[in-house]
Amino acid sequence: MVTTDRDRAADELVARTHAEDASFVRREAPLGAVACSYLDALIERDRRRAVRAIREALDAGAPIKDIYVHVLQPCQYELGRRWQLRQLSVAGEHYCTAVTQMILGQLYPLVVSADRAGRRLVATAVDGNLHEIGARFVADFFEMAGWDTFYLGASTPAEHVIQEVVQRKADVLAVSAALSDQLSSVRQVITAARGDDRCRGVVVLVGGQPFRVVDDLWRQLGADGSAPSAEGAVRAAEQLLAARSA
Ligand code: B12
Repeated sequence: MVTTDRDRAADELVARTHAEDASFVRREAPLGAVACSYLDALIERDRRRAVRAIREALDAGAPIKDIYVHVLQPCQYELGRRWQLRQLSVAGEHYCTAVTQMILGQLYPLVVSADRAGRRLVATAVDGNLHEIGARFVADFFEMAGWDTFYLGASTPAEHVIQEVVQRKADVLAVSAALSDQLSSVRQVITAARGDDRCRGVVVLVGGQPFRVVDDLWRQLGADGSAPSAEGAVRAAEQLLAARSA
């Protein structure tokens, strides 16, 4: 077996941290049977079956938000757990993540809400962060709430984020980080937003794995708020904007 940098990273992580004992995908959880089928299909590299599992759940009436929260997210977390335990190769994780991104693309037409909120969001993974799906979830939940969203994907340098916030006249900037060594980039983008008059009034939200672990990390970095989930991000943004206009 070829040992790659990511294999070594998995070894280091296993040595440093304790991978969750239990799977993130549980049959007894909401939409658990769908999540199990989807995960099995991914692991068996059966993209058609994975697509079918999602399609059948939607046809049976599963709300789109539940597909995100109870199927796609736990399956992504489970891929990470299995990668960390060396039960899933780097190629396997890449394959499965690519299928999830394809599914997100297919779901997008269902995400666009007919009711428009008249608000605008720029969402991005911070400079250095190659994890795209957290920011994508956030953008899609705002879109479902009727916002116009501008999702920039992976690793966007601070100055380009700010340019986009200004040009799109964003009300909210959502910044996603996956690793603690990306926090300096988070601080950088916040500092750039605070130092630019054109961003006055823009609410800056931060989130992602490190913020799920340390409660007030967002405050330490100078953000306006955070949330552990995409749904929570919409609530936080709406509350902060309402408080500002009160
Ligand atoms: C897929 C994946 C990758 C892919 C990403 C591909 C892509 N196109 O996105 C690739 C291969 C690039 C990758 C690389 C690496 N990865 Co990786 N990766 C993952 C994995 C398996 C899934 C990520 C995902 O899709 N999550 C699903 C989304 C929906 O969840 P989420 O990001 O947590 O987002 C939710 C919330 O956090 C929140 N949220 C997120 N953003 C925001 C923003 C705001 C403003 C708010 C309010 C909320 C919010 O809402 C979201 C929805 O509920 C995770 C496992 C995991 N537990 O996440 C590991 C994981 C994050 N990776 C990890 C590691 C170590 C790495 C590497 C360092 C490995 C390496 N040595 O190469 C690199 C680092 C790359 C980099 N520079 O960023 C570790 C991090 C451990 C740690 N904390 O130290 C994890 C946790 C793996 C594990 N152990 O399970 N990875």
